[in-house]
Amino acid sequence: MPAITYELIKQDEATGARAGIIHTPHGSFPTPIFMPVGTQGSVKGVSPEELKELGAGIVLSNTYHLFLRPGSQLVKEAGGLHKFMKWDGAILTDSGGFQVFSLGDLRKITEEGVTFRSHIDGSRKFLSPEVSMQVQMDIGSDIVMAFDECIPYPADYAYTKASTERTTRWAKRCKDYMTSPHQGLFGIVQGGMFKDLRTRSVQELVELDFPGYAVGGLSVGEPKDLMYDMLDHTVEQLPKDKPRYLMGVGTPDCLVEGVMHGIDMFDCVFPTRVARNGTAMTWQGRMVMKNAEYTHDFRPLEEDCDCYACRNYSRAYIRHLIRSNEIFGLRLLSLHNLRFLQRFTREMRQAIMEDRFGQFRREFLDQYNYNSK
Ligand code: PRF
Ligand code: ZN
Repeated sequence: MPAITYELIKQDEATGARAGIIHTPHGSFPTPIFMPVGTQGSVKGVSPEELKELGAGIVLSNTYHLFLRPGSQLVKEAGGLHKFMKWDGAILTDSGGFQVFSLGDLRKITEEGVTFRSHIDGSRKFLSPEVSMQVQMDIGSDIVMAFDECIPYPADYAYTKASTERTTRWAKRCKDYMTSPHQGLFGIVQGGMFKDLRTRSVQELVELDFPGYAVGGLSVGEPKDLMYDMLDHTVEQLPKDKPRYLMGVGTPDCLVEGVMHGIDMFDCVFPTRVARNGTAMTWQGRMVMKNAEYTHDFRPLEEDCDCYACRNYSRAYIRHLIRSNEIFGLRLLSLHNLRFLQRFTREMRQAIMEDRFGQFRREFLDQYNYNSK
C-alpha cells in the first residue's frame, strides 16, 4: 500500500469540482482541504489541540526553516516532527524550493542545487534535491514535496524553459533519493505562464508516477485571469486518481476558483498573517477589527461561527485587544480565521456532494466583497 492514497468520492459534473478523501499514515482527511501553515513547526500562536478542535487534519511545515533551525538532525533525534511538535495528524513539508528562491540575490542556482546565505546568521548553505529529501525524511512528514524552482513573474520563455526542465530533472533525483515507505513524494508542476511548458512539465512528471501533484509557480504576482487560465490548462492534464495541490493560495475567492478547476488541497499563510494584522475573515469579506464601527459591537465576529473566539468573545472585546496590542487578540483572530477556512472548505465539499457547487460558487462570489478581500 503506498503511503498516500486518494479516494475520489464525487465529481461535480458541471464544474469539475471534486470531493475526496486523502489517506496518510497519520490519518485521513476530506478534500477539498485547507492546510494551516506552521513554518517553523508551530502554527503561530495556535496549539495542536486547538488545531484539532478547529478541524484541521493536516498542517504544512517548511524544510527551509527547519533545515536552518534547529536542523533536521535535532528533529530526527526528537523522534520526528510529529513527536517534536506533538501533532499526531498529517504533516506536509514544502521542499525549500520556494523559500530559497524568494531570497533573491542571496542565492546561486546550478544544476547541482542552490547555494544561499542563511537569513538567520548569514552563513553559507546548500540545498539540492538530495539534501531536501534527506531533511524531509529526517523530519518524517507524511507528504514530501519535490525540490523545484518557483519561477518569478514575469519571466521570459528561454528562462522559463530552462528552469522548468531543470525542475523536472530535480524531480527525478528526488524520486531516486526518497526511499521511505511511510512518506509520499508529490511532484510540482512548473512552466511559468507558458502553456506548452506547463504541458511538458505535467507529462514528464506524470511519467515519473507520483502519488500526488502540486501546481506550483502560480499566485506569484500575475493577474488572476492568467492564473486561472494556467490552472485550468494544467489541471485538465493531471491524472484523476491522484490529489492535486495548489501551492500558496488561501483567499476564499481563490479557493472557490481552485476547487472549481479540480484542486483538492491548498495552503497559505494568509489567514494567520492577516489575523496578526488584526483582520477577521468572513463570508462577506475581511473585517478590520481596529475600525471604530466595532467599538460598541457586542456580537461575535460571525453569528454562525462555532470557533472558540465566536463562542466566547465580542467584536468590541477583540477590537479592544487588538488596539491594546494584546497577544490574546491575535490568537483569537487566528483561531477564527483558521476555523473559517475549515468551515468554508467543508461547505464547498457539501455543495459538491449535493450537486450544487456551481450555485454555491455564484452565491458566494455575489456576497463576497472583493474590495476588502
Ligand atoms: N513551489 C514550492 N512551494 C511553493 C510554490 C512553488 O511554486 C508556491 C507558488 N505559489 C508557493 N509555495 N515548492
Ligand atoms: Zn469564529
